[in-house]
Amino acid sequence: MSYKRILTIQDISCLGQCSLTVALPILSACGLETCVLPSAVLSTHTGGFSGYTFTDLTEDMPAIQKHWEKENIKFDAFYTGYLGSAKQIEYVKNIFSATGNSDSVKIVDPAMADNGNLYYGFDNAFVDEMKILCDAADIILPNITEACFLTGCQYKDTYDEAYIDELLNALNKNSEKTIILTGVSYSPESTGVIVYKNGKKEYYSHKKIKNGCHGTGDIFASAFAGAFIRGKSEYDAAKIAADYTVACIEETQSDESHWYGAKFEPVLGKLIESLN
Ligand code: PXL
Repeated sequence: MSYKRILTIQDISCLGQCSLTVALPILSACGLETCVLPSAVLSTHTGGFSGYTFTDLTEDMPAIQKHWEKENIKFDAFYTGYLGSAKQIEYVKNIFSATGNSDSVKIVDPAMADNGNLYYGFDNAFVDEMKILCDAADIILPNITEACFLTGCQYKDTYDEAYIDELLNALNKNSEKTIILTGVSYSPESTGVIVYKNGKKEYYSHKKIKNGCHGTGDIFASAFAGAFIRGKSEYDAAKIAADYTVACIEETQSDESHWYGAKFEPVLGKLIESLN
């Protein structure tokens, strides 16, 4: 197995099992050298806690990039998640070009919205920058809400395949990329993920668990990035990541006090097994 170096750029929510506290262990478990660039430090994530701290690290980024350039540090892959400001997205694009090789894979999770709404603190200026970052990516992993914000399509709770095709075409309009569209559900008992590449669409469907958990988008994206950079195809990586995410939700489901995240650690072994 070749040993690859990935840089993941997203926030540290000190408590909350999302973003870097999820990405770092999962990518490492997938056998990758995992480097991190924190976009911000928050005491908790923003999805259900109040009064959290937020320290924006945007202005640290150019100096970090400059140091890496001086040391001639290069990354085989990039994976971005929750970013702290619109300005930061511009810096992320500079980091891609300054520290990537011609074949470095750029994976962008436009983590900014769910259930029809933007996360607290994001606005249209952020969405506009995120559109540009997605057009610079090789692979994007939006959920349906994010796909709507990125394209201007209308958000729908229930839909058919024609609606999903409309979203995929709109996402691909400005630049050809692989699209991993998450949370696509055509029936009450199941949900799944669409893998769309070079005009070919595949769907991996799995059971829907009624009580989802916060942070599962980050678990899915991290496991997908880890499995894909480890050498799996896009479809196999999506399947591995979806199965792992379901296992994490099942692990958490019976514990109501654990509403803020998914217990991904006890089932990391399952993810590792599925890679072999
Ligand atoms: O899971 C996405 C995420 C990441 N980071 C922070 C968040 C959220 C979602 O709410 O608030 C800080």
